[in-house]
Amino acid sequence: MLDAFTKVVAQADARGEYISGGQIDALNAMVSDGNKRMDAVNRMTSNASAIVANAARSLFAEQPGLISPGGNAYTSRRMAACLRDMEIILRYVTYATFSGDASVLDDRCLNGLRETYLALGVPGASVSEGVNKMKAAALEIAGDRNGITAGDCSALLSEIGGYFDRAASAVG
Ligand code: PEB
Repeated sequence: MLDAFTKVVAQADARGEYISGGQIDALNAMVSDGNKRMDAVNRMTSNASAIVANAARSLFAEQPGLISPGGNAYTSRRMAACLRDMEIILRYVTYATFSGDASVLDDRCLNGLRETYLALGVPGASVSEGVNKMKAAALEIAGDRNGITAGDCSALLSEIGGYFDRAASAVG
């Protein structure tokens, strides 16, 4: 598991090089924008249950077969597993956002997830759609301009969107 700093160190070390000026500038920019990152993590974290519940509700409205007899989220046990999975994925996206690096998401959540779903018969494309819905909700909440110092969050929001995309394409 790496963060933005250890990732740069690992890359430089693999080439036997010092850390470059460009890398220092990029990390410097990340530190000076650190409050935005912490705010975004805090907002996603404190709204996690709403993000998961709304995404799941919308997924089941679009794909009612999932909650009908024979569907993969039918029975409260499977429904609970489904909501839990979405919550786990969101949690790892918040870790990646906090670290500024996707490796925690890749190594601890997405690695082997497609195969797990295949083995369980869980439809990966539907999980992927659920992740896309969480992405839309999370970006709206993280990017809400109310109650926060005005600033440009576009780079951060597209970074966060990228973590959701990574999760969606890992299972879809
Ligand atoms: C991944 N999900 C399930 C299982 C595992 C995971 C390992 C099997 C064990 C169990 O049931 O608990 N666990 C999960 C994860 C990590 C982990 C992401 C990462 C660290 O450790 N069903 C649907 C929807 C979808 C869904 C499309 C969006 O119809 C999910 C939610 N996951 C789902 C379901 C099960 C499951 C298990 C229904 C139960 C499947 C079954 O037992 O039949």
